[in-house]
Amino acid sequence: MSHQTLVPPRIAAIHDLSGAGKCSLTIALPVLSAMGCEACAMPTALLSTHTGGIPGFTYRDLTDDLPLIASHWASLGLTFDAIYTGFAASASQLSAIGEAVELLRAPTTLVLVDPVMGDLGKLYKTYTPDMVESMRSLCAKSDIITPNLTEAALLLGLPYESLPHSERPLRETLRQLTALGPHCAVITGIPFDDDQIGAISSDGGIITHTAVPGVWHGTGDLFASVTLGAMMAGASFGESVTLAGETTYSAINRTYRNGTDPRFGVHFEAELGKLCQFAAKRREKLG
Ligand code: PXL
Repeated sequence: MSHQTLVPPRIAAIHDLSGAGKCSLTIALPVLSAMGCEACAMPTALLSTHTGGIPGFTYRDLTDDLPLIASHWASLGLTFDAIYTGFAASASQLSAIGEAVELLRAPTTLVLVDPVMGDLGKLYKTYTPDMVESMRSLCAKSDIITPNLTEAALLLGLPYESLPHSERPLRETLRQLTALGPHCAVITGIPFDDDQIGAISSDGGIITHTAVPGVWHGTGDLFASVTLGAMMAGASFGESVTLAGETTYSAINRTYRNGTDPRFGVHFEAELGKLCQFAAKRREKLG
């Protein structure tokens, strides 16, 4: 075993801060820290809760702060191993995020865009059709995208119902997604036959689990955060996606067994120990 101390990879996490209802930064920061990364938060908006099924949420847009934060970081000479974006407030916020990505990225920076826009065939409440075009432009700047099936359809300009649910035609969907710009894509939340739900990735991997009844908020954020944390520890895209699928499934199952209100998020905290161990083992190999 190497005794060398590795400098933690630094990640710019550009997401909203929703105080309650775990999602976005309240998932990305603990997951990335547990996986040995330094996560620098660039909050895009401040909300009391996320917008999914919780009425009365407060909402403060921080778009005007984004160029100021990005310029300050650049002036400090901070360099980033990865830049990670998710939920966005408006089309103009998506272009501000795109500009921050361009300012902060270096040739080796991995850019992961989770194109959060909707679920179950529908756009989220605060999303407008012009945001889909802006999200497509942001994806064109990325290395990896992690859409769910709804977001894959939106990015491709196809009706949700027209997307396939079986492996062979989904490979063509993945090819169309990577043609938008990213090298790698994984589609999550695919309902397969026999009550299976799963994800399929452009490197050939497919993961399935028995679906747990319910709508599980923040699970896309958990999946994307674990994928990035594992890649920053040196795992391949395929291994990272497998770990993300297992972690997300385990957190959903635990939440289901605990019987808490799923709108407030899944119990991912109990996964952090495993994630920490996975990343530490992978880093020893890099050592
Ligand atoms: O989990 C995606 C997400 C992130 N942030 C906010 C949201 C949602 C989904 O509804 O509302 C504020």
